[in-house]
Amino acid sequence: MIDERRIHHLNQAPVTIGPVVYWMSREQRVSDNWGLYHAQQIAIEQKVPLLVVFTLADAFLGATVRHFGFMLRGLEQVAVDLDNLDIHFSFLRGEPKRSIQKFIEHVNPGCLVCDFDPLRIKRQWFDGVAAEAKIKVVEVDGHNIVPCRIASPKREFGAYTLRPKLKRLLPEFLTPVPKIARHSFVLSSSTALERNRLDANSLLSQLQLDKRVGEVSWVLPGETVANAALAEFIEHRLKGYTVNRNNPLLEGQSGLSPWLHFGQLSPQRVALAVAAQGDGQDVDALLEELIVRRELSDNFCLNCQHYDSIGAAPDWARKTLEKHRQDPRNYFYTLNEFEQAETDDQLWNSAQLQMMHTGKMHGYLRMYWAKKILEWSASPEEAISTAICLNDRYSLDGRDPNGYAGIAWSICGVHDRAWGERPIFGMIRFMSYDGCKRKFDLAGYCRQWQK
Ligand code: FAD
Ligand code: FO1
Repeated sequence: MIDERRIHHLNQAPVTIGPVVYWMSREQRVSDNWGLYHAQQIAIEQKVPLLVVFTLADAFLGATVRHFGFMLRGLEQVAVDLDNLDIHFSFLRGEPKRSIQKFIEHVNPGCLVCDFDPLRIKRQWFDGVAAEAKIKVVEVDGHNIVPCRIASPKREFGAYTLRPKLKRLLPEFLTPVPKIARHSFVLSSSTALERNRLDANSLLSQLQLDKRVGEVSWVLPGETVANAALAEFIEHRLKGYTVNRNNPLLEGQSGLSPWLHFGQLSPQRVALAVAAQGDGQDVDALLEELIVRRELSDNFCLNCQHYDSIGAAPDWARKTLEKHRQDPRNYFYTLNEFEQAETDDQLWNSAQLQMMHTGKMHGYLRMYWAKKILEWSASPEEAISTAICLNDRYSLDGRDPNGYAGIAWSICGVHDRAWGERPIFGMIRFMSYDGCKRKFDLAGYCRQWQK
């Protein structure tokens, strides 16, 4: 059964008789999907059809062919899986709020279930529809193991303040997600809904997308591939994760973030599968990242409206960046010079090239990469906007709360503490080229990623 605390009512309208609609957006999968499960439970109780809808936003926060290709090919599998369960899947084009409202007028559902998502654009979609809808609209948190709104009612200072709250609630929430059953209440023929087959290739050719950032081939989309990748990581690379994950020359990280970002893989399934390996530093280290760091990002984006700008900076960081605003910079680069990896730092250039070519920069270098942008930009404001622009444009896992939190941590001290004062950074934690050289084979990494 679903824990009521995972459900958040977006309006006070009553549940009426009619099909139940699950508006899939963040959790783009059939298995381990709390929102889909809850929608089916209501539909079974009411003995009504269950309809899944996905609204395609043509220009979603600057996403390119790389992102839409990965997402649409993953959704092709969702459409097949739902069809096999006699659950109708509609794929709507146009402005999402408008297209879902037209859909609601057409099918007269009794209830609408949507995914929890702290991003501004999603709040506008979901809160906007709930405010105008005559039917019950509920939000289900299928992304956080401990529902974001339950873990904490406010913005947390850092991992150290959220961790104990998560740890206390984890035993109640880290449970298997019940399976989705074949649905036995099908739509009456009167509500003629077109069975639009989802064809990623034809859609990609229709969308006005930036094609300069091409699809990547090292990672394939879809739930089946994602779960196989999880099994491979656990079997071959979980052991040694603590030591290897910060070495950019090794495949020490799990590589799961693209599937987690698009909801093709459930974080709850990852946590259950990893925790089943028993205690140990590698299990603890992975769960710390997957549960504490990742759920801290959602807490940050939900409780800080300036999550993608300097307004997110804690007081100490705002003051120290202000004090050092006029410090002389050794280098200045424009967005284009950053984008073309044309700085005077070969390590930074190599990290940028890795992200451009593969859509995934190594996690350790992401910190260095963002911090150098602060050092080489005219202002912290410009640095944040450059980092977000490049990260969202090239990273497969971009446009994600983890990205906004990661950039805010690197550039304006969010979830971090003050360090020794120095030019430009003030007391923002600094990372140096030589520090990286001491940590891993820097020359080897640069050889791997030079133009
Ligand atoms: P693993 O080390 O295998 O971790 C497993 C999972 O744990 C990750 O997929 C992720 O869900 C979570 N996780 C790991 N590290 C972090 C972290 N620091 N914060 C939050 N969650 C974490 N992550 C994104 O998903 N999208 C982004 O756009 C993104 N941008 C970042 C930008 C900067 C400047 C920084 C410093 C970090 C960013 N991160 C981002 C967080 C982290 O670097 C990535 O989640 C991680 O590198 C993804 O690779 P992985 O799945 O192999 O990680
Ligand atoms: N979510 C949608 O509901 N519709 C979309 O068309 C859509 C496009 C999209 C493109 C790139 C990308 O990185 C994410 C995209 N998402 C879309 C959102 C995604 O499902 C996640 O919900 C958020 O990005 C993370 O919170």
